[in-house]
Amino acid sequence: MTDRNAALFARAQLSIPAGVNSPVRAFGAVGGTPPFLERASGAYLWDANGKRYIDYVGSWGPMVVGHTHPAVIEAVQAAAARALSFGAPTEAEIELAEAIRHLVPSIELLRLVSSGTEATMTAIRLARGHTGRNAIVKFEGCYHGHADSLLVKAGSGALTFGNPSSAGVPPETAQHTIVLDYNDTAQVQSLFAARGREIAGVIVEPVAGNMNLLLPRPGFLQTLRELCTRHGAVLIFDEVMTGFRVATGGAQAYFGLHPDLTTLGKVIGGGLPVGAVGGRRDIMQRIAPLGAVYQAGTLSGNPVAVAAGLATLKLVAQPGFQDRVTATTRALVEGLATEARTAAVAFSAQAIGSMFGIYFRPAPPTRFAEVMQCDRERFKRFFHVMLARGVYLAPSAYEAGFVSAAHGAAEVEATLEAARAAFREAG
Ligand code: KE4
Repeated sequence: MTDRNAALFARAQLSIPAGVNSPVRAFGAVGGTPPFLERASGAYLWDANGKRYIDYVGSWGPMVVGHTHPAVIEAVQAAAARALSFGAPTEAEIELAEAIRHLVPSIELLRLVSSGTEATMTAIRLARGHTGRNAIVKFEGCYHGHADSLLVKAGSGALTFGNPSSAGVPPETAQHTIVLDYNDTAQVQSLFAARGREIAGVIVEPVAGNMNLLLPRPGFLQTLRELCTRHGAVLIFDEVMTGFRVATGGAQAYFGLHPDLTTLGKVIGGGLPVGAVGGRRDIMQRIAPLGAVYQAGTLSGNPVAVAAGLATLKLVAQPGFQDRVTATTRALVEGLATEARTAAVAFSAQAIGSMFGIYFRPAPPTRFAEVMQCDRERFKRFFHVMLARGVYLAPSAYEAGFVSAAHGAAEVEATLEAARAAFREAG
C-alpha cells in the first residue's frame, strides 16, 4: 500500500521549505517522515494513511479541551456564517477580552493579535516604550517566538549582551538582549546590581516548555518580581504555552505572582490564530492609538478565531475542568515512570497542570545544562516505537507534552501499553 505520508512529504518539499510551515514539524530532531494529518477528534488524530494516534502535542498547546469539541465547532460555524473578517471592532472581541481578564486578573487591558510571536514582540516594544530603556533579559532555552530581539543566544560573558541565534538578525539588534541561565537567581541579582537602570524588561516562561518541561526553582520567579519592581523594569510572563494549562489562571495563578505584562496565545484561540498581550493599565495605555508604541494587525480579533477562543475558555473555566485534566496528566507521567522502572531504563517524568515532560535521565532537569544531558538517541528510538504504536508525542526531546480534557483512563492505559513495548524495544 502506498505510504501517503511519504508521498505528501515529497510533494510538499517542492513548494514549501522542508515541506513544513514550522521547522519542528519536519521531524529533523527525530528523523523519519512526519505523518500528514487529515482529521482529529477528542484525544485522537488520523493521518493520510488512515492511521489513528493518541495526540500528546495538541497543536503545541491550543487543544486543551480536545479536538473538534462540539461547542467550539458550533461557535466557529455560527461565526463563520455571519462573517469571516471585518477589520473592525466587534462585541465578540470584548467578550473574549473580558473572559481573559476574569481568568487572569493581573491583566487590566489587553490587545488581541494573531500569534504568540506578535504578542511577545509587542510586549518587548511596550517595555522599551514604557521605560525608555533598550536592554531586555531572557533566559537560555526559553522560546518566545521568532521576533528578532528574541532570537538571541548568550553573549560571551554571562552578563554581556547577546549574539544572534538566527541568521538575519543584526548584531545591533541582538546586542540589546541579555541571555541568562533559567533558575539562576544569583546571576539575575548580579545583572540588576550592575545594570538595573538599563533594563527595560525581563521576559520569562514562568514554567519553561521549550527546552522540554522545566519548573522554576522556589524563589526564582519571586526574585524576578522583586528586582523588576525595585529597578523599574517590566516583568513579562510569557504564558503563551502555560496559560490555562499550568492552572486555569496560568502559571501566575499557580505561583501567586503578578507580572506587569502577560503574553498569551494557543488556548485563547482554541486552535485558530489568536495571541494577546495585556497587563498593567499604565503600560498598556502606551499602545497605539492611545500611546506612542505602535502595533497593528489586519486579522487581530478575527471574529471566527475569537469565537473558537471564547468557546474554549468557557469550557476551561467550568468547575472541575482543571482538576480533571491535571489528574489525567499526573496518571500518565506516574505510569510512564513505573513502566520505565520495570524496564530498568534511566527515565524520569513530571507534570504540572496539563503539561508534562519526559526525560531520558534519572531525574527531571532543573536547568538548561541538565536538559542537554538527556539521552537524545534513546528518546528518538522511544519516539518512533510510540509513533508506530499509535502514540503521537512531540518530535523533539526538547518539547513539552500536552494532555486534553478528552484524554481519559482508556487513552492513558493504551499509552502505557505502548510505552511498555517502547521501553523494552528502544532500550
Ligand atoms: P507562535 O508565534 O508560534 O504562536 O508563539 C510563539 C511562542 C511564544 N511563546 C511561547 C512560550 C511559545 O511556546 C511559543 C510557541 N511554541 C512552539 C512550541 N515549542 C510552537 C510550535 C512551533 O514553533 O511550531
